[in-house]
Amino acid sequence: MRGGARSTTLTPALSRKREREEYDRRMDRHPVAASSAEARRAFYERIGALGMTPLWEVLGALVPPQPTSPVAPALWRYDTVREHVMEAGRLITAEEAERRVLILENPALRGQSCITQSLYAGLQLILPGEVAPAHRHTQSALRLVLDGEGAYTAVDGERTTMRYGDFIITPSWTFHDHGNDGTEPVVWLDGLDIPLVRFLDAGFAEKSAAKSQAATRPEGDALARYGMGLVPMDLQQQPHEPTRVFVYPFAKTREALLGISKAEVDPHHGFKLRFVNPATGRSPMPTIGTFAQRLPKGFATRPAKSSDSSVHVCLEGGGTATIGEKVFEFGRRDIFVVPSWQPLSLAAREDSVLFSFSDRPVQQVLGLWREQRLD
Ligand code: GTQ
Repeated sequence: MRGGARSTTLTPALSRKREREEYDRRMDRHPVAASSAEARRAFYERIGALGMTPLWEVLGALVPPQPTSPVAPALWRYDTVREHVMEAGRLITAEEAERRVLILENPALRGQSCITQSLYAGLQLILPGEVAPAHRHTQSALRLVLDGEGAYTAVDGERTTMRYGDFIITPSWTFHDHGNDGTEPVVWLDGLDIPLVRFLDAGFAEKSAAKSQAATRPEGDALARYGMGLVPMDLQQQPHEPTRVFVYPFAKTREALLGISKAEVDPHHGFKLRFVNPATGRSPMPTIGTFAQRLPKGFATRPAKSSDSSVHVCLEGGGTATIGEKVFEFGRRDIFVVPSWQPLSLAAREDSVLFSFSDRPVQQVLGLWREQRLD
């Protein structure tokens, strides 16, 4: 250990060195526990004035052993919310609202316009004859058509007719407008990465000069060109680029899910597939992962946890979702949210098809995503 100090005449520098050594020796014998709660509080106040705060008071919360999501499990029953969505149609026009949407706010995150920490969801209504004017933004969006027929979404100069269960994307910074040339109100679920883009302070938006985009490509062009296992000769997409296929028709998704149902079922996920950009094999959009899942009647998944909070929509059938300690009954068109790292198990009362989305591709490119399969 250190030798004792004997000399009495010291230069100021040497004296400071000895003082420091003596201090260190004392601290070795009497660790900081000696300081009172009051002394600490006073210290925190002094350093607080300098824009500092002690890590040790918050370390456990900052780097928890596992995710402790503030997101609450929740379910929105479509039959309950539908009349309110329709009432919004009597209060404001699509044009005045720009987008006539009722936001689905996570009950534990009220006032933040989000359903999970990174994702936004809302129910959008468009009445016959209405137009939601063209705009674009850096936020990526998905639509899942839930009610009514005859509406369209135009993306980058191409319209697509919205049919029940269709999954439509509007990639970052592409102009899009919605319209309804039919005779029924049409409602779809919007899913956007609004909270994530807000967190990054990377949001830009602008309105188009034209209310509706002029059609520059015939309907079905993108699906034929990019969505049939073929791509244009010179197409070279970067990994982060969104898919040029902007509609994934429900009829095709169902066909795929039924097609794999003759093979072995995954005990934790049933028959589940992820949507991809066919040109890259990656997620259709870089920030939002999208999935389709079939659960045969009577099938119950074993519980699994994953680090991506997820939003699920029942498109066919119904059953029970057990999320942590909570149990929700769901039916067609119902929407529920599962927080990060809470065990989810699904039991199908009837043959069921579910759509879901999450920030999984973001977590995966960052090397953060984890899943734990339980039994
Ligand atoms: O349809 O463009 O629910 O810009 C929120 C923001 C929908 C849209 C939303 C939007 C849109």
